[in-house]
Amino acid sequence: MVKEKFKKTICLLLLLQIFCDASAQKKYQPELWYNEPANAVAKDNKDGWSVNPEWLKALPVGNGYLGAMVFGDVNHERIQLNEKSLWSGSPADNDNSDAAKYLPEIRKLLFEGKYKEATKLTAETQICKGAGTGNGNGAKATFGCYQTLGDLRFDFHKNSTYKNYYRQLDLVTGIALARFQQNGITYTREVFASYPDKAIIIHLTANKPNAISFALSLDRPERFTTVAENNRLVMSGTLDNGIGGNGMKYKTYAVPVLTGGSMKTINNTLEISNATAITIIITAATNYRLHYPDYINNNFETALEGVTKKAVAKKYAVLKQNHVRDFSPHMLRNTLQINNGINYNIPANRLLERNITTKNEPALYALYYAYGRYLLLSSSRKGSLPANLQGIWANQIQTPWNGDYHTDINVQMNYWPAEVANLSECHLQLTDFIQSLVQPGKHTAQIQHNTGGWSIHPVTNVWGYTAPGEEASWGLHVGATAWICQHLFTHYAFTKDENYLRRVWPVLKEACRFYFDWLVTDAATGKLVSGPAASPENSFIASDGSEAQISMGPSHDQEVIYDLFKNTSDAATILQLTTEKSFTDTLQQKLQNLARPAIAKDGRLMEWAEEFKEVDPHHRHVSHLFALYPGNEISFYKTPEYASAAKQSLITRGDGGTGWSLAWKIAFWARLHEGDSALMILNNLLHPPLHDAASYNDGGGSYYNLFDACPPFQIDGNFGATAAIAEMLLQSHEGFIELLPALPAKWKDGEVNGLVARGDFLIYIQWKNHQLTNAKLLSKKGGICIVKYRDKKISLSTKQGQYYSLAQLINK
Ligand code: FUC
Repeated sequence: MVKEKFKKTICLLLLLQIFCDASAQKKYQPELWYNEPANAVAKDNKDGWSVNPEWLKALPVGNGYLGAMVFGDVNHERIQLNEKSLWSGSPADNDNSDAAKYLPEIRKLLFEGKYKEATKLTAETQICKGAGTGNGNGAKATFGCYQTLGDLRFDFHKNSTYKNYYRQLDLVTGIALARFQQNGITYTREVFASYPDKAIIIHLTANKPNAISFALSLDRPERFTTVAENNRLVMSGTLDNGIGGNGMKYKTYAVPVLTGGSMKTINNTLEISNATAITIIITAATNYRLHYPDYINNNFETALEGVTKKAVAKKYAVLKQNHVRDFSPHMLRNTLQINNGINYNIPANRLLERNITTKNEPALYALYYAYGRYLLLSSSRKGSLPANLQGIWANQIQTPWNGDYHTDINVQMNYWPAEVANLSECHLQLTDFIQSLVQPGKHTAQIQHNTGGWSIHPVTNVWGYTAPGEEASWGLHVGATAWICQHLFTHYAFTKDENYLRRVWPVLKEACRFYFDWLVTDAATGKLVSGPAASPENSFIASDGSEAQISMGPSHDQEVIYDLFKNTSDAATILQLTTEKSFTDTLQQKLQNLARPAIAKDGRLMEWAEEFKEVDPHHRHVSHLFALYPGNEISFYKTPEYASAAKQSLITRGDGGTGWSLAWKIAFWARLHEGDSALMILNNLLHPPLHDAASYNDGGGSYYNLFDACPPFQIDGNFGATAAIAEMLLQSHEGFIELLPALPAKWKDGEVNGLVARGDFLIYIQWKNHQLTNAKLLSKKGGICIVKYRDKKISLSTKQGQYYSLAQLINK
């Protein structure tokens, strides 16, 4: 009898456990959903700055190599495709060997305050050779442009109405779904991009047999041939190399596998009739490889054929299982809920519209955070190029700004969330890319600047473009090398992976060497300054009354170079590089002598070495606050006077800006421990944009598919805001881990699991009524850590692989 009772209790407990698990699982289901399709027949603009608004309602999937935008249209489906390496253009030598000889004269003029003359001479001499980046229109120049791969189009030969429409992107499984009823039949479509099977998979089903019929075609706005052969579509072509010849080659397959029904070829389309279910496997590749100076992979077609055959041989259920098993664990590693779980009962576009007035949509913030992680995972997997200005998703031939890699904020911002938001492996794509820039960057350093080391400027591409731009005002951003190198040390700081640090050491060392030769002593102060240099894209009124961009020692350069020198010096100590003594001695000496930014009379952090008036006080770039974020030199605790100067600068810059500018401002406010201001700017980002086309200064926002609007679409804002939200909840740059440093008043309750702190500690936090209620830490590498919450601090000596309760930090 007792035994029976015991058994019953155990059963009840088990049931309860299952129920709790199920409800816990149910709680975390971030998804973008809509009750209307995106219009698949609306036309794209092939080139230019105004993107088809329907494309910005479609939903993205990606596996790092391949991307797709899924429209979910009923009678005409469109799956717009991308292959991450698909670029026009070709390698070119843009380094100007005439530039360096003018440097002494320009520096002299700048030190003498003769800005007008210096600006003129810099503009004439310190630019690249040739067409450069094509001024953001490089599709037909050697610089090239990231382009759409093309479109898989479905014509269902129907015009009839439909009901109960539902479209969803499940961020945990990475599956885009569309479901609707038409003529009494329920149709379901699923689309995902599989990393393990290197393919995009589309699956169509209906709840009645033999109900699916359509014509399938594959095209591209230009330079393509499609043939329907052997029950598959094959599209191939060659892009423009920018010098009147043939550049990159590409090939893509679309292979339908039918359950029931039949398939025949009509011209260059496949006509599928009366199928019960269809799986379409899409694979694609180019003849590109990331390797200076040839960038060619001749073997790509054989490899692609192999990948395609393997995927086609697998059943849909297997492909789906492979994908979900790969994708979901990454998504579930780090989850965020704000104010009692996630309420996703409202379509994403309505949430966005509601937020214009409520400015309080916790579900939207948590969704946006999960989406940022989703987009990074989908656009940055091992072996692929890093996420570009549009991640991997671009539907044009001339993509805005060539869909390239801007290194004066944008590509760096793409990778801000990688470590803290627990997607560290995604960061490695940037490492590979940085390493690939060293060789061409050495050429630029030597030829353009007559220095050692390697040097890049504000814009680069897949062809190793490292020269300055074609206008010095924006193109002479010599701080770019130091800034991008921050990512190498940051990956180490979070992972403690010494092998990695050893691998990137030569990159750091050679970057320092460039600055050793580039920096000059300002006779007035005896300090080392960078110049001639721009503070990214900002202008000032010089002391001689002229409007200028170029000066000696702009704060941004001084800060990023400091960051590089400090990190390299720390790396040498960590790696115990005794043989590098003469290098590290020079490094120390340069570090000590580097000019530091000053505070102006009006209390702001100075953007330039002199107190110039800026032409546009609300300029979108906030480069001189690098030291606050993503740099660590300005500290809320250790340098409060600099923190408050940064705050003054931020207030003057205002609360508007492009999408990425807003994202950066959220992170600044987080570092200043001002959660409410951070939330205010997040709300400015989470509303539909004010402009359709490009707008440099304002109108940053979010489209219906929650892509960031610069405008136009630019993915950096998604990533920057994701990192900034993490920074509101956890910071670890001060030498200790701080829990909930910038929690907004409106985020009363919440839970964030699996954020990462420097030293490789996983952090789990719960709060209620604005108070920490539960927290623990998993030490992945062991070691001592200090954890702070409000005015309490504890020190833990941790063992690798063990969990530690942080209950002592909770206020009783
Ligand atoms: C920088 C910014 C622009 C834009 C471009 C891609 O030049 O100043 O706003 O984001 O990158």
